[in-house]
Amino acid sequence: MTENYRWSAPCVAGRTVRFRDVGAVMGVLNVTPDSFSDGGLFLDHPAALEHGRWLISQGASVVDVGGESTRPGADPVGVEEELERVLPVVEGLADEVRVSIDTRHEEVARAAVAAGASILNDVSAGLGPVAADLGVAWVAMHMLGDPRTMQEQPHYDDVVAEVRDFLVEKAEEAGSAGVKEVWIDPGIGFGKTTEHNLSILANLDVLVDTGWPVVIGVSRKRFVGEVTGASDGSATLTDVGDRQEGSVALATWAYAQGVDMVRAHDVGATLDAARVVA
Ligand code: HH2
Repeated sequence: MTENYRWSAPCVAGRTVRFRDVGAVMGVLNVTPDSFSDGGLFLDHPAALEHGRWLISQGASVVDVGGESTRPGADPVGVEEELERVLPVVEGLADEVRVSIDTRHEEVARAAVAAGASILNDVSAGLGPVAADLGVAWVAMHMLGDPRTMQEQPHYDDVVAEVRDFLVEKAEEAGSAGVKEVWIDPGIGFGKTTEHNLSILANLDVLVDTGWPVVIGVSRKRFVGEVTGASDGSATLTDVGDRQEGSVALATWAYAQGVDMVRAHDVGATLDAARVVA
């Protein structure tokens, strides 16, 4: 489990810094052949379990097990296939760490909770009633459309306000339905241009100020390579290995804004950076 650190500086350059614990890291474990950064690496169960234990050893508070890629353009996976991918991994890790199940499908959510998961990480934001029924935590994420089409010219009049209003409505509904632990997530990269992503990241306080705990996922996403590649030419848009430093920097920014949990592939690097800032 993550140690807690406190921000020690009352102000930086005249701006108030929140006194808060360094947030948690949700480590990413994709049991898929086609995830954009780690697809195929952990498709066999022993490799997935080994990687899950590595994430725990690095300090992950939660391990997020997913059996379906939701990268832009990804094809959906059949429920049977998804279950076959994730269940042995959830079962194998649930005694060692808090496990979330990254799924859009009710059947997978129910089976994963029976196998030991205690958070539904729901990029569809449609499983609130299922979380209420199961008595588990729920991450409601914002997405425009679905993964196959979401990056086809996404449009917002005011991306920050629209994402916030959507998430608050979902969180309130879930709270009223009896979900005790609701997280909100703006869904970086899910139906959003680079400009939309950066607007949300520049205004994370708007989400934090709703009072709902915030989780975000920026890790290794395309826009990170786009920003760093544009500035010094050392990173490419396609090579995810070039995106670690930018992802870690954004995680520390997010924690400083009051975000409680960051979903990340590089757990140790994320926590080290956050500790140094703290
Ligand atoms: N991003 C991805 C998947 N699940 N869940 C939440 N709550 N927030 C996110 O930003 C988020 C998420 C996409 O990243 P990844 O799992 O690395 O890739 P893929 O969808 O290709 O498996």
